[in-house]
Amino acid sequence: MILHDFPLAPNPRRVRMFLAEKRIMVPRVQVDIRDGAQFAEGFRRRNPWSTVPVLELDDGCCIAESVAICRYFEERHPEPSLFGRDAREKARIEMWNRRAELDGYVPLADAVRNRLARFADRAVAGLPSGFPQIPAVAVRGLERYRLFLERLDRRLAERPFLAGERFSIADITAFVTVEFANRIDERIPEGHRHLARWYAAVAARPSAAA
Ligand SMILES: N[C@@H](CCC(=O)N[C@@H](CS)C(=O)NCC(=O)O)C(=O)O
Repeated sequence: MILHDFPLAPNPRRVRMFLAEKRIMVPRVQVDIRDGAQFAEGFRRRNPWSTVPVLELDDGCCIAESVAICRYFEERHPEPSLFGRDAREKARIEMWNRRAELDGYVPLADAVRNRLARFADRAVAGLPSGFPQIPAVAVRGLERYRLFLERLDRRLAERPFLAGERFSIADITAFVTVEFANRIDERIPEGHRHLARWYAAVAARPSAAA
């Protein structure tokens, strides 16, 4: 088994944090997406979407999508559970992870990719060209990301972690998103003290360095 990884990218980081929480060691190979290695034929055969991470199993089966990879490891190594143990907890975690991804990460990624010069003509991940940056998309992405942070702060006033009392995949998705926002110098706003408390607690976990 091998994980196709890239140290500077947020989605592979989600998987690395997940593995670190479960203390699972997986050999990794680096795909330098800044150099276009995701578009090389060998990689495209593994993932035609040309994105990392990709988990390649020993029989050659390739699993892309961070959450799909994490689910694979959750099935194989159920403890500590990061997707929930019973129907109610699983559903709550799914709800918060979807919110973190769809209302947090995706708008923020739009803001980053439609703003940074490095992504000129590459505003969509996994495509070598043909998607020019649209400044208005960056603006709207940032507005939506800030709304997400406001909602997160309110949620974290009630509970230590996104889905409740226990750390979960939803916290990993949200944490990696908040750190990704540093790329465009977007920080946790002053006054979001519950969010700041949660952020400090997650940053102090050994998995945050993975
Ligand atoms: N939904 C995918 C997103 C994967 C993704 O966007 N990966 C980025 C790195 S964080 C990538 O590979 N980008 C390639 C590119 O910029 O062309 C997942 O969760 O794995």
